[in-house]
Formats: sequence, structure tokens, C-alpha cells
Amino acid sequence: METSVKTYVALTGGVGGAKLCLGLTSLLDKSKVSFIVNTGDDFKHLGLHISPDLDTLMYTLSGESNEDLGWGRKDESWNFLKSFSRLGGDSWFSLGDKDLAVHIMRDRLLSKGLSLSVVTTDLYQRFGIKYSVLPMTDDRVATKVLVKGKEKSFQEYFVKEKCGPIIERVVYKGASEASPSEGIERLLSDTKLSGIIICPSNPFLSIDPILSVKKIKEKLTNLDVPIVAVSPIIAGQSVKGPTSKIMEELGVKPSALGIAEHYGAFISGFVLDEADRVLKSKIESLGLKVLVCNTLMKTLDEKVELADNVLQFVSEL
Ligand code: FO1
Repeated sequence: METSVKTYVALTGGVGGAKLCLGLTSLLDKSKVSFIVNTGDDFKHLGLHISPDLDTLMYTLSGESNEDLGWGRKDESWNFLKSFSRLGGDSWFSLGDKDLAVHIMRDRLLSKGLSLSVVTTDLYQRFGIKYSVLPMTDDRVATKVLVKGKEKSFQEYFVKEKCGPIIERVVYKGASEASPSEGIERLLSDTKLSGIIICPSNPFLSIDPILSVKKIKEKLTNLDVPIVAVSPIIAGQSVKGPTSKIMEELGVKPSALGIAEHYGAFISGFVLDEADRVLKSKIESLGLKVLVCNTLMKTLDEKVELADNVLQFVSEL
């Protein structure tokens, strides 16, 4: 496949998205693929700025991710958390010792007045990652869920309450005032840009927060390149996390079809798993081109294979 004069941008958040990003980086060098990452999950904990999705991608691309947990760092120790908890400290959000070092470093850099984009580039370089990875905004956008008419902070719902409460709506606080982070305009104005890949991340918790930044959505909508989304749902089940549960609660079909309908005309192509082949014609009837392939990325080979299939699909649109 000819990719020498083409560049791609992937939108991602969470572990499923990071897996496809790893596949993409195995095929494309740093001049050909860049990443825009959800920061709606960011919050302050123990006085530190935590950016879960930026860190999940950073740990994944650097081979540092804790694959058992799906977040945090491999070979982690928990001395801080245990000692802190013994002193009566808050321990519902588990900060490992190695992970904590990253949050402290991020916080120190941010407190010097540097933007989240600059700090992210700095941290990624310290992890040996040369790819361009941009938080969706340098402003504060906070994902909140509405439970019994009341807004709840995302991490409280997701981690403390293990996604138990039934949610009525998801809102992105601050989105209307937020601007795209430094660098996004340049990335999306690249004349070599040949496709946008929406990773198999939760649309409501990971992708919509990115699209809630008006200028990002506008810019993407007006681009003349294919936008392809990969389903995070296989056979009606989330590969990881609460996507299908949330979809049901929000009145959206918990299936690849529901995901395709959700993105609708914003995308031009949709990738779904072999297990969902029966949905192909229904999704095509939405006016989308459809690729059916294996989307379950258990091994590195499967991540690379899916990335390759997606790039091929984009080039044919
Ligand atoms: N997820 C959990 O389910 N439990 C945790 O204790 C937890 C700690 C944690 C610490 C740092 C970090 O960057 C992420 C962490 N996550 C934890 C994951 C995270 O809250 C969510 O998976 C994402 O926000 C959803 O993409």
C-alpha cells in the first residue's frame, strides 16, 4: 500500500483505542500518524492533575501498560496507596507508585504555567515516544453523567461506583468555551491528510467529548477526507468497559449498528467484527461503506492486522 505521501489522524480514548493506536504506530512512522486524545476523564485527585486516557496511550505506546488492569503501568507496586490508606487517606482511585511519579511530574510542569499539550509532548518524549499526541483541548472539559437528575463526576461514577448507577445523560462541561489544543488546527490542515480514524473507544465517554469541542467537530465535518470508525462493540458486548450498558441506558441499541447510527453521516466508513457480519447491509443502508474483519485485538499481530485493514479501507474510500 502506498502511504509515503499520506498522513492520518486517530481520535482515541481508553484502552480499546490505545490498542489500535499501537497497531498504527507499528505500520506508520511519526510523520504519518498523529493522535487526538480525550481529556474529558481528567480530574484532580489528591491535588494532582490525572489524565487517564493520555496516560493509557502513553503507557501502551511505550510498552509500559498494565494489560491485566487495562490502566496504569506494568510491574506496578502499591506502597504509597497502602500507606496512605492506612493513614485514613482516600484509596478508591488506585494510584500505583510508578504511575504516581507521572502525575506528580505532570502537575509540576503544569504548575509552571505550561499547557497540557506542551506537558504531554514532554512526558511522551521522556517515555521515548516520538509521535505527535495532542490532548483534545488545553482548556478544562469535564465529562459528567446525569444520575437521577443530578450531575456526577465521571471518575466517581466510573471507578468509585463501578458504573453501577443508571445514567440519564452524559454532558461535557466547559465544552462550549473550549478551543482545540495547540497543534490540532495544523494537524487537520495538513494537505497530505488522507483519513481520520475513530478508534474502537466508547463513543459517549471517549469520542464525543473530543467532538464536543466545537472547532474540532467543525473542522472534521468540513474535511474532504474519509472518516472511518471502528466499532467498540462486538456481538452486542463491549470489548472492555461499560459501553453496551451505557448505550442501553441512553436508549441507543447496544450493537455495532447502534454505534454506526450514532456517528451517522459524520463518518463515511464503518468497521465491524466478523461476528456482526449480519449487520453489514443494515449499516450500508445508512449510506456508509462497511469493512468486516477481526476487530478483537488480543495480540500485537491482531492490533497490526486491524490497523492495516483500516488503512487499506480508508485508502479505498
Ligand atoms: N480505573 C479503575 O477502574 N480503578 C482505578 O483505581 C483506576 C485508577 C487509575 C489511575 C490512574 C489512571 O490514569 C487511570 C486509572 N483508572 C482506574 C482508569 C480510568 O479511570 C478509566 O479507565 C478511564 O478514565 C476510562 O477511559
